[in-house]
Amino acid sequence: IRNSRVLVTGSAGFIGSNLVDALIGDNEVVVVDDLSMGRVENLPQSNNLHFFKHSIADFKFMSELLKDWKFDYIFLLAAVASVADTIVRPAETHIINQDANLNVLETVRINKLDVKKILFSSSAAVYGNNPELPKKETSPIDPLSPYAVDKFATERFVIDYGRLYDIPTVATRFFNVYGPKQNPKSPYSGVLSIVSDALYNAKKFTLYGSGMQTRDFVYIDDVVNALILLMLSDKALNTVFNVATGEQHPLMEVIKDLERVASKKVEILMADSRIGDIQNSVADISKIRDLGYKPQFSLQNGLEKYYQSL
Ligand code: UD2
Repeated sequence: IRNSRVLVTGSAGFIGSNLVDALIGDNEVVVVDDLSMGRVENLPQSNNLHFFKHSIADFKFMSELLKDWKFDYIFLLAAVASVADTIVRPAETHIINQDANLNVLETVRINKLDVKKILFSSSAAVYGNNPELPKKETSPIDPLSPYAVDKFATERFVIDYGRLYDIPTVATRFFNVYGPKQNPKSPYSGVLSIVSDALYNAKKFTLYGSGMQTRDFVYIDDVVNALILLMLSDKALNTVFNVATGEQHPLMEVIKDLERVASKKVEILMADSRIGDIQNSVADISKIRDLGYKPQFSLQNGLEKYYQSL
């Protein structure tokens, strides 16, 4: 993406701030984040960056922003990302995870804004506990939390706005993304940020379950590349894509790999599985592969780069 006006919501968070880093050199980037989870220190310093500390749930503000700036590309990454939080506050989080995104689509539709594409970030959470592996975009959907329900419904809105109103859109289902700037502070942060933090600061790590649960861990740089590819590809239109590696790793093995990278051992406290945790997860990534996507980071290389960044 070059010489464009780009909006990134949720830009101070983990995925958003890494995306902004990739965009900022060649584009004018407007970022909106209420800093409820993101950190302003995650954002680069640049004359090309325009930061608005606002909630996307401030509908009027967002509508005015969209009309004023006339963006070429819009990345919708802002969300209440903690599944647990959405279970405690389903109605409140729904406003952010769905209504605020619908407000963006409506503003574009009603004002006939000429956007090249809108990308919405959804989650592997939409597949829920459906045991079919690997998960394909056509696999059965089973959203088990307000988080997953909102992600799935908003995906559908985004795709429908594409089909019904001719607004180019695309949606992504992220699997387990890890890498620099992922905040380890919440118990619902990505597990690898928690393990890395425990190793780096000699803290104990609580392992929920046997450690045999598997995940498809994808390095942040590969995710950023996928986001830009999906934005630019004409074939990625009004549809949804898994963003992952297609490889399945048992958590315990990944912890051992990380220990080797850190040349340290982490003290593990064993605990019961978390309620609602799924056992195994891995994506079929043939749909995004067909667009030319290829993950560049093996788990080993990703873990090394991540640990060095701490
Ligand atoms: C990921 C997403 C979540 C949702 C879900 C859908 C992240 C951070 N979360 O949850 O938003 O999309 O996928 O399936 O990407 N674990 C520990 N100790 C800890 C933390 C986690 O043992 O301190 C375990 C946890 O019980 C789970 C595994 O590590 O078995 C991965 O946990 P996670 O929270 O990183 O990600 P996940 O797959 O549950």
